[in-house]
Amino acid sequence: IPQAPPEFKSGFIGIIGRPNVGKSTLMNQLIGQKIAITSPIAQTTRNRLRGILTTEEAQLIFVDTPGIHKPHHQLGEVLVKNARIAIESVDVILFVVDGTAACGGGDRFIAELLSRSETPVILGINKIDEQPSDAQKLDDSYIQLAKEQQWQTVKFSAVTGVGLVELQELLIEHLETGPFYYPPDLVTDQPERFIMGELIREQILLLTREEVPHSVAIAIDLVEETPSITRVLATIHVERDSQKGILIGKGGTMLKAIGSAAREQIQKLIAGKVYLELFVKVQPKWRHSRVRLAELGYRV
Ligand code: GDP
Ligand code: K
Ligand code: MG
Repeated sequence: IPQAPPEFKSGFIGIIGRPNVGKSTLMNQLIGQKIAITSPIAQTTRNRLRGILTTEEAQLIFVDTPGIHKPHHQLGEVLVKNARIAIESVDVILFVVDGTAACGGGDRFIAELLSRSETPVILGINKIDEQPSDAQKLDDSYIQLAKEQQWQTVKFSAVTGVGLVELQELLIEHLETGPFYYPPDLVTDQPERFIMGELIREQILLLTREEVPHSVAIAIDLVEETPSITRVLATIHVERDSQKGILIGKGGTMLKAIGSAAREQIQKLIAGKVYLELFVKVQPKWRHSRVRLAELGYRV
């Protein structure tokens, strides 16, 4: 890693908020590459994932977190614990809220959690591209909350990019001088294989029924690069035979659809041709087992 110039700033920014407010979309847009998967389904994001943005004057390391919610099983507890750790181990918190709805109980729960931490907080009102004409009322509900806590507020759209230059400048103002924590050309701390697994999981979230998505885990068994093509073999772990049936579909049509959509995404990621083969394996109750979670790459 090269030495940073004298006035260079750097630091870690935790992206916190309810599920589906657009945390992962925002991180992808800020770093300019899709490393975090996004979907309209809550709990899309499982691991803490870092996205790295290096400019002339600063290195911003974003920590994407799962949305904060009440845990119902082992995986849920791990998710909330990771969000708590994220709050304490970053330099700035970006608390993202959904500007198309008024401030609610979920936001207040998180605000309460944040008010007990020493970490400075910026409140980011997202989705302004989709705000209704009477948006001022919605904004005011959040601005009131920010006033109580003495937090600065910014508005933006993670999808269109409006307001993100201002957001970036505000974040840099909150950072102190520091080194390159990562090489300037790196966009994430996760290995390519992990992102590949996530891109497969994203297609399962988008294409299959509600009951399947929350019980899948992806293992990348092989990545083999040849001069002309990259071969990827992956196993989708599910908990029940019925879920395996849904994933494979009639005559294998569902697995084929998941595979071809995921292959396209992986080709974008590695900027090259990909051959993707998917297998489905039943692994009862993996969500309840810390050992299995760790084996599949989740931080427990
Ligand atoms: P997360 O759960 O907070 O990480 O949210 P995601 O990034 O997965 O996004 C949840 C949903 O909100 C997805 O369908 C996104 O496309 C959508 N979304 C995110 N940001 C915006 C935005 O700025 N404008 C609009 N209209 N939709 C957004
Ligand atoms: K989501
Ligand atoms: Mg997310």
